[in-house]
Amino acid sequence: MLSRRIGGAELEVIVADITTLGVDAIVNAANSSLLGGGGVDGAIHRAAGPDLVAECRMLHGCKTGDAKIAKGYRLKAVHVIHTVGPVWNGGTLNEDDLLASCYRRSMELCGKHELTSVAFPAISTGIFRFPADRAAKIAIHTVIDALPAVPSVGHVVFCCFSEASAALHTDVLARYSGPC
Ligand code: AR6
Repeated sequence: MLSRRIGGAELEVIVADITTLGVDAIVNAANSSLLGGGGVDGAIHRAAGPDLVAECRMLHGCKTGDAKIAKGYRLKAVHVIHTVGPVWNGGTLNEDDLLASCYRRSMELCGKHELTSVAFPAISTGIFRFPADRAAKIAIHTVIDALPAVPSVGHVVFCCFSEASAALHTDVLARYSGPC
């Protein structure tokens, strides 16, 4: 729906099923067990096949705000970066910072593994009930802030699952007026 070049990278907002994307890494909105669940997590595990959960067992879970990388198996994506977003609790439990940390840590893993393209779902905005407009601002601004430290990444996709979610992300990306 919108594409903008910022900091040497193309940032794009689309409506799609993230499991269909042929990028270096798709990000999974997982839970701390990393052993699967509903929403995008369930869809990614179904599409990747049972080898993904087998690798995830070796990762020994993941804390809220952190991220861990695994292979993509049957997915078109080469890697899956699992991150654990916060459950929304009215904003009283540091949810904004924890959500930003999910995007930051995922970008750090992209840099560490020299990945060139990554796609994010709208982390925490489904089953974890984080307000979608607030989450879209955190997603876009945190990724833009992370770009200078991750020069390998030339393409970032914000993969929304509804037109409403894409409209929120598009609005934030279009309004961004910081350094390009
Ligand atoms: N492609 C892209 N986005 C999707 C897809 C898909 N195939 N499916 C759902 N979404 P959610 P959370 C969107 O609930 O809120 C799981 O049980 C969805 O519309 O998947 O972080 C985990 O194991 C929403 O915008 O993740 C955790 O327990 C966004 O992805 C818990 O849910 C995130 O929704 C995590 O909850």
